[in-house]
Amino acid sequence: GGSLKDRLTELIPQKQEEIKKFRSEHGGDVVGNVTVDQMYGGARGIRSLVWEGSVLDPSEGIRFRGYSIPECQKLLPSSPNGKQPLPESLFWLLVTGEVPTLTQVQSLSAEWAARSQLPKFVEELIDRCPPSLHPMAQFSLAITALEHDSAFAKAYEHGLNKHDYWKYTYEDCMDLIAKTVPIAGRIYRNIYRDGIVAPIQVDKDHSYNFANVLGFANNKEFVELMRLYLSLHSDHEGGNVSAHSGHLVGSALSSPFLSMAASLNGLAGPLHGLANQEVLSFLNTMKEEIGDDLSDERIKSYLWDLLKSGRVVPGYGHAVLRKTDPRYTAQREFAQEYLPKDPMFQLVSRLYEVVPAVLTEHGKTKNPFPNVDSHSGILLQYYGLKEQNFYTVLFGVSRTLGVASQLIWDRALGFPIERPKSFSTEALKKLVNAK
Ligand code: CMX
Repeated sequence: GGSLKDRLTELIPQKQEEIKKFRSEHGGDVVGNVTVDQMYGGARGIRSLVWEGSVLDPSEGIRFRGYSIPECQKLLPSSPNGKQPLPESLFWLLVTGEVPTLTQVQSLSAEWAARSQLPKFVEELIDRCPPSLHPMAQFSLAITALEHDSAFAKAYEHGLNKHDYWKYTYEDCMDLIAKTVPIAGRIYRNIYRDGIVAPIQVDKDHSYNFANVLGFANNKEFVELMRLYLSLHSDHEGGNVSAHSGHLVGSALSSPFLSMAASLNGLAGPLHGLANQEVLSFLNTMKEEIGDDLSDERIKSYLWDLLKSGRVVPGYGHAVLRKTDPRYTAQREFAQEYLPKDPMFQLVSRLYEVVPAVLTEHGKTKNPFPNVDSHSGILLQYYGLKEQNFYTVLFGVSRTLGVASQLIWDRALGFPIERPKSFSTEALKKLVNAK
């Protein structure tokens, strides 16, 4: 029993105590060193962040609070008429480290639905965006505008005790998560459909409502896909661009709305979340060019042309992973169950057989295997959500769960403003020569 906030109120002092003890015993321990190459190389591999919700193993992939994706699919409550984990249950797990009961999960569904109302001016703001403005830019604008009602910002302005930061952050995070759904729906319906957005249903779960505002809730399989999708994309430890941006901006005590907008702006880059959009364009162009000839030779020569023109194969490679992304595998299993005969799924499967060898021969990428973005688009297009420029918005709705859960802990644990040290090349040369 008890609400998520009640449970957090119990857990926070325990965690604070645990970390205090850990730091008093090991605060001076060295966990790594930094090379000049790492400084020029995007800080790759530098151990410098604490992130509670998930940890990424290079070969095994993501674990949410210690649980792998298949374990989450087994352990986390699903909808009474489905089998994929409810993203509400994943959020509960990310925040508390505990597997929730179905009742606890349903209380989150109800709470998010109840908090989903948008300020009128935010609706108008979205409506006034030209359809030519990328959906991610519209999404980020709308999330930034939610700042208007930030409980944290208001309380801070009136003088807020540090010990209470997390409570207001929590309120904002719950509002933020709830409001991503009608915002995303409004953007989609405005740009691609009739501009009419279905109202949020208070007795339905987050994913049903998400499918419904997009206009796809009459398809039960699509609703299940959303449950899987929103769970899978939620969190991928702390160093990726979207997670880190949210955490970094939050460290300045910017509200969860401003922090999440920063996160979304990073997610919108083609090397990060936008790759799912890129993948579908890549698949479509490839299909147009090679037609029905899915022979190894034809696919290989297409890939080599792409690589020789100095472009990347979208959906392949990863900064940390060195094996097939288990988020790819989970989506592949979904496709095998629901759309085994879909030609686009078959194309993605063929690529899985051909691309790793080509990338290995090409010899640059450290990971020739597919990532999460390689598979999501073809599932969406199968159910009629064909507008690939919208795909990263779905990713963002999901990523909000991971960023929000960490923001609550950032404030509960009193994490300070983030401020790593930088050097100019000149200063760095002096530093190295001085050794
Ligand atoms: N196709 C072609 N070349 C690739 C490649 C790919 N899929 N992946 C990496 N490479 C190249 C890099 O561009 C780099 O080339 P240069 O040395 O010329 O700069 C080289 O291989 C080494 O890169 P890396 O260390 O293996 O990869 P990074 O950690 O630097 O980058 C990532 C990781 C994901 C940006 C990169 O693999 C990539 O661009 N992939 C395609 C885009 C993509 O799918 N992004 C989504 C990732 C998942 C997500 O965040 O959503």
